[in-house]
Amino acid sequence: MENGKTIALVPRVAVVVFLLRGKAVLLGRRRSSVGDSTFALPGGHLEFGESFEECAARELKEETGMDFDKKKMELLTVTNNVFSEQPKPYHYVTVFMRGVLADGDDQLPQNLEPTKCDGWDWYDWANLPEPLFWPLEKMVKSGFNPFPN
Ligand code: 8DG
Ligand code: MG
Ligand code: MG
Repeated sequence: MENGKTIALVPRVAVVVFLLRGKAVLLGRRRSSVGDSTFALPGGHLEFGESFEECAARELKEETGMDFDKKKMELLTVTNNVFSEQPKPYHYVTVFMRGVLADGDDQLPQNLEPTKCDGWDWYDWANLPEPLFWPLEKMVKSGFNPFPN
């Protein structure tokens, strides 16, 4: 949280996750000055010393209470997301991971950060909600598909 302080204009690293279940992915509607009310993946900022896998697992746990199958986590792609407009310019290098839940599919997502998200749900890839958070929308429009062949 920046708490209204002046923000240094530096790129930051985010790790976000395509959590897959059948043909669906987990999305939540954001409550944030960045991308407010758009649908986005679980994820957050890479902390000092963390691996991408550790960050993905920590953010999924913090935001939804759920656990990955750690053996099946994979790096999918990285995108460069520059938003230069006022009132809040930001620049994220976003690392997209893919994962599935540990212990089958019986874990239920909880909304553990209700000030940051309206709630989590599964959405069919063929029928994604709108509006998507723009870094995700950009990927979908380019034909990106997070599912294994
Ligand atoms: P933290 O304090 O828990 O580390 O951070 P957070 O509150 O969970 O951060 P976030 O906004 O959820 O994620 C950090 C940034 O990642 C976000 O501001 C922009 C970038 N980002 C993307 N695409 C996505 C996405 O689909 N979901 C999320 N959550 N963040 C994304 O570029
Ligand atoms: Mg977070
Ligand atoms: Mg987050």
